[in-house]
Amino acid sequence: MTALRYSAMLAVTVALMLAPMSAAADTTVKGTLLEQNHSGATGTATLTALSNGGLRVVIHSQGLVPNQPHAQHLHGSAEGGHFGCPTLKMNDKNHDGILTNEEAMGEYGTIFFALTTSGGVTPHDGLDVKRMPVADSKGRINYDRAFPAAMIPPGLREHLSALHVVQHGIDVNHNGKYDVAALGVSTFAERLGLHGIPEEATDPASCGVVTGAGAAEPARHGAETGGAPPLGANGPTAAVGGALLLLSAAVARPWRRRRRSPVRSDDS
Ligand SMILES: [Cu+2]
Repeated sequence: MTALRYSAMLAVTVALMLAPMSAAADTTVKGTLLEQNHSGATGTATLTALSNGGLRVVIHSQGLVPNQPHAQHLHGSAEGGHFGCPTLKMNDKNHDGILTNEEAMGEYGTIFFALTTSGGVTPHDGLDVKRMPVADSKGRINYDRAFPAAMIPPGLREHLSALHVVQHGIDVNHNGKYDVAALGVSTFAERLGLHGIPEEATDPASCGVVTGAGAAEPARHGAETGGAPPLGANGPTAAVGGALLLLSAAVARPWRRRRRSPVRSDDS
């Protein structure tokens, strides 16, 4: 083989190796959770589209109602769209000084994926407080769950940065618990078929816009593998570096082999 043909072969190998390695890499996006409803709750959220098609969600937050469960969700849409975190000024439609979940959803969209501690993740699982994280005695939540590919709805991984992390549960009368006496029952919960849930339990406490990846980009590859991670996040950068390292090792070997025995094609 001529040097030219080796070069061409090398170029093809580089192209073939880079494409799947980039697509298979973990992609991470991050968001800062800021308070809603003057809750004082803040935190960070990290969403990682795993190379195995799954999703890992890590949330560290503080300032929540101590010893109380806090429903938490990814809000938004698998179709992308322009969602954001609500503000009292913009979204408190009845000007009562409280942002209900119904008012807030106009900004952050509907529940898309319920960040439960076990089991299902559909919107219907969204208010199952027995499977939601409970803040510790200091109002902190450290949440870390990896969801397998089979639990990930279509489009989620491709639209990670179009989604918002929302934690619910406030204590406006500062009695240390959610109670109907404060704000009445949650009409949001009622509509999900759950009766007698205090509105305090469903009003948003914090919201975080996720950034870092190409926001709301369409899927670049077929959905059967969970799609490719969007470019621009810190994941692919590391992945390309990893691919190049593997590449230098993998390409060097066949090159040497073929030079020793150029007529054989079955020695791999
Ligand atoms: Cu929510």
